[in-house]
Parts: sequence; structure tokens; C-alpha cells
Amino acid sequence: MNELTRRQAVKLGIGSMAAMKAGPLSAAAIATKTHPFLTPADDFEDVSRGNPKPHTLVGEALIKARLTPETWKLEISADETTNAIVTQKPQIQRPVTLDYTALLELGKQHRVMFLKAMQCLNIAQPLGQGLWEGVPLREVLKLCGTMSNVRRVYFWGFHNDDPKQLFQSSLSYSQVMETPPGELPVFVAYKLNGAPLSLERGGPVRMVVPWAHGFKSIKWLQHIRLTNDYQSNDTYAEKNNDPESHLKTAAYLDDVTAQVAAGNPVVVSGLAISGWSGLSHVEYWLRPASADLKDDDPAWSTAQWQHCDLGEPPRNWSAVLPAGVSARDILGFDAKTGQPASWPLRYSMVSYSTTLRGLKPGKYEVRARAVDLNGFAQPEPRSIQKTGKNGIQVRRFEVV
Ligand SMILES: Nc1nc2c(c(=O)[nH]1)N[C@H]1C(S)=C(S)[C@@H](COP(=O)(O)O)O[C@H]1N2
Ligand SMILES: [Mo]
Repeated sequence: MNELTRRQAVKLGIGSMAAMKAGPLSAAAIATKTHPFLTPADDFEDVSRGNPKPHTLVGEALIKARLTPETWKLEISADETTNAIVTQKPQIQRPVTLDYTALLELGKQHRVMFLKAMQCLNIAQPLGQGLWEGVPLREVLKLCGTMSNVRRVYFWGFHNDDPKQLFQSSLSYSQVMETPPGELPVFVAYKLNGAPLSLERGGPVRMVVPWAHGFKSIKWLQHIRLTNDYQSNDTYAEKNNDPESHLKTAAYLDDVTAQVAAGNPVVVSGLAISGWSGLSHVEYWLRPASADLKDDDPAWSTAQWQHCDLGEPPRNWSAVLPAGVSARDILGFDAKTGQPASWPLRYSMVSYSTTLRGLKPGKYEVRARAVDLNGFAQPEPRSIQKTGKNGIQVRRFEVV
């Protein structure tokens, strides 16, 4: 089988280096693997630009970068630019500089908590899932008083004072200020999994855009500019990505044991993200191994897709959540019962699996796909991979 890295092993919840030194995992060990519901902050896959990467700064350099809680500041101002699109300058009653203490103070009144999978638009594997905590951006912008001619909100983080390293994103004014009932606000996050947001995860303060891929969730957040330009200025739009894409409903496969002795079960598992269109179920398709299937191969139209088991909501949320956090206080949960308002939770991920038994010796391949609440199977409805990687994944194994 493929060797698991320590990081993968931790993610799979199969733990220690000692267990790994014992050699390839037996079918029984594979059968017990589960994904922890919350990914420890250090185990997220990191997607960071910059040279040096802001989270590698230490000492004086870190202070100069204003990336310690004591030195961090968020500067909010109106954009001064005028051009063919911006003929009327945006006005705000007052520019605001917010420090960490003031942000936490706002949090006492307005904090929100939300479970979100971080997923890169360009990587076909979720980066991790956390309990994010912060203040809705609309509450922060209220501090600026009255505004006019603001159509969009631009924001960016620390970038070594080098314009080439600037990583910025944007949202429409309405997306920020008007959160429909039951929907989720954009928020300025200062905690992950109950602890202060680590430097590697974008701390002290990071934007979190619940419905979006990672590139909208700007790390080391320091600047917000209110503009009357209606266009998105996202750094991510430059590489042919859709800057308005939402998290996609999709299933991602774990590795499968490459060789299994006949008579042993084969466990097929992975993580599924419940994206904008929700998640109905995950299904798999088992067939004899072949060369790569082209998109127009007739086999797709006769495929026998079968249901996988979706991970159930934890029975005891307090065992899953950080100490002191009540599920009742988390967005997407019923404030009375403390149970999820829907399952899987929107914009979060859930594990799925199926156990194949009684396979005859031979070479096999297995695929998995998610079906959304509109009945669209992955990679539809948006098969354009630059709106988020959701190609159907395949794993091959042999029964001997
Ligand atoms: N300032 C800044 N924010 C950033 C990035 C970056 O390079 N710089 N990368 C973005 C991208 S593309 C992704 S996918 C996520 C990854 O978040 P993570 O590193 O916490 O997993 O952060 C986003 N926020
Ligand atoms: Mo990304």
C-alpha cells in the first residue's frame, strides 16, 4: 500500500508513529480509520503565498509585520481611486483602525461560531475542518458610520510590503451587510477550535467567508478598503479561476489498501463536502480495473452507483467541540436542542465509507461521487474545474 505520512495518519485518526512503524496497515486497521470531525490547527494543509511566508516570521520581524496580538491592527478606509468605473467616490463617515483588544471586545457582544471546511479551489482534497470564531464583518463595518457609494469591499493581508506578494479578495457590499435569515455571515475570525488563531492559520486575525473556497478567507488580515468599483479584484481571478465560485458538493477518496487477501473486507472511505447545493448522499461504483476512463466512455452511462454510508452527527457534541463551547451557540445548530439544523452541516465535511466483501481475486477500481440536493451528481452542475476541483476520483486495488 502507499505509505501514509504522519500527517495523513493523524488526519485519519490512526495515530501514532509507533503504529506506523509496525509496517503496512492490516485490513482490520484500515477498517477502523475515521476522520476526526475537527482538524487540529497544525494539521490543516497550508496554502500560503509570500516569500518569506508571513507565518515563518519571528521576533522583531513579526512585530514589524504587526502580526502579534499586541501589534495587530485592521485599517478600514474608503478607496480614493477614481476611474472610468468609479466616477463617484465612496464616502464613509470615519475611517477606522481596530486593534486586537477592540476586536475581542466587539466579540463579547457579536461573536459567531461556525464549523467550516477549508477547501482550496485548486486542490482536490479538503485542507481541514475547524470551528471558527469571530465577529461578523457587518458589525465591524458599522464602526465606520454612514456610507455612500460603496459597492464592494476589498481586503488583503500582510504581504512583506511587496506589491507582487499582495493576496487580496473582495465581496459585494450586500453580501457583507445583508445576511438572510438562516444564512451565514462573513466574519473576521480570531479563534480556531477554541484557541487563538495560530500564525500559520492566518492569525492573529483572518477573514472567513463561510460559503467560499479558501482564497476568499484572507489570512493575516490587515486592510479593508470600501470601494465604488463593482468588480472583484481577487488575486485568484488572475489564474482563470471563478472568483465567485461557492464551495462545491463533492466526495474525495482516501487511499485504498493496494493489495488485500481474498476473504478480507475492503474499506472504501473519504470525505464529502456539503457545498452550496447541499449533500444528499455519496455513492460508489466498483468495476474491474481498466485504463483511465475517458469522459465520453460508454461505461459511464451504464455505471451501477451504490450508496455509501455517511458519517452520522456525533451523539455527544461536547466530546467533539472544544471545552466550554456549546453546540447551541454554533451557527447552523438549533439554539434550543443543540442539534444540527441540517445534516451534513452546510460548508462542512463529513466522512463516508462502504465495506466491500466477498470480492473474487482480481484487479478492481472504485470511484465515489456526491449527489447534491438538486439531484446533480458530481462533477455537475459545474463541471468547470476552475470553479473548484470536483473531478470524480478513482482508487485501484487488487484482491489476491
Ligand atoms: N494572506 C493570504 N491569505 C490567504 C492565502 C495567501 O496566500 N495569503 N491563501 C489562500 C488560499 S488560496 C487558501 S486555499 C487558503 C488556505 O488556508 P489554510 O492555509 O489555512 O489551509 O488561504 C487563503 N488565504
Ligand atoms: Mo487556494
